[in-house]
Amino acid sequence: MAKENGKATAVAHSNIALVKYWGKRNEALVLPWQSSLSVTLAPLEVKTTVAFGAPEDNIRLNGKEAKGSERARVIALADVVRKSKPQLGPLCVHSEGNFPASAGLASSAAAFAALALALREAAGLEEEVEATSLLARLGSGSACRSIQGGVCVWHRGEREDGADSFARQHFAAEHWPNLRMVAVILSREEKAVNSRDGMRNTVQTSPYYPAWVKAAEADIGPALEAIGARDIEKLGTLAERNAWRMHATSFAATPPLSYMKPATLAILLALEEERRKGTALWFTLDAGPNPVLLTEEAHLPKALAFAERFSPLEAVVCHPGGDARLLSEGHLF
Ligand code: 2P0
Repeated sequence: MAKENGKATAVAHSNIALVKYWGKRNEALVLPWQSSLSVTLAPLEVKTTVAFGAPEDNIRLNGKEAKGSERARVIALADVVRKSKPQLGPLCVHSEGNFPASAGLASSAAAFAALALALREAAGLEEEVEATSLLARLGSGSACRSIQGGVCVWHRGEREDGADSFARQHFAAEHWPNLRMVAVILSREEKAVNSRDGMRNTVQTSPYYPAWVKAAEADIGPALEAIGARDIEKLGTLAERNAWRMHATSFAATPPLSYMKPATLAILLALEEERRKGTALWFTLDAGPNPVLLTEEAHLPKALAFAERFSPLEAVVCHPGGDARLLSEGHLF
């Protein structure tokens, strides 16, 4: 067991949504308007060590003391666990990612998934996938989809208390081992509007928002079918359309919100021509300028050559990853 005097270490992969989560119906409980679907991204991962019984709360992220809202979000999640066990006392958290936090690679999903798993273990709670996903969701919505590996669906749930809003694995990583996600890093600049603020503004002001909710919910079933059949063309086509629609809702907000840069659009618009040449290549795009290309191992050389044409800072090749897990050694402190 990873536990040792209330100390625990967990590792979780990042994930990329193919049916996006965009907008909350309850901000405090991080409850979405619609369900979303993602694939975990190996080898990208975050490792987090948690220990209760420290002299005071001490949070270090990627070697630096966390401040402001970063620190507040970690402490708020710890408080959820401490509420039922006040004797746990102050905690020490060290967290490190094996990829840059600002690369637009959903580092918060991996970070809060690892934190949720480590917090529950350090608090002596049972290892339980559903409860861990629920806890991770309170840290960051997309994190609930990083507790299990492979393909997970965050079912929006119906209850007002959020007890039925968590992610479940639908396919393990082994189902489609040659699926590839290539993150094309065009910019490492911090975005002007973070996802939390961007989605809030979209929910409140975009006239397209209700249409997005309906369309995104309807994408879940066909996406699962395409994944079940390992049909990259069907999945890629659906993922692209879902990403365009998510961004369209934001373009229509007041003030309008575009996470795309000119270089982003250049890549997206060049994909159709690349497909005409026979390359199995589609995109998805999160709340940032860096597209993630979807392909299969056999088309990876062509996918990388395509990405190179746009002079990216980096192209990070990922494959479906496994479950978040506890480590019995290698604690960060
Ligand atoms: C997703 N994104 O499904 C979508 C697509 C960005 C675009 O989840 O406010 O960091 O912490 O729940 O999870 C990013 O939002 O937001 C996100 P909070 P989160 O992956």
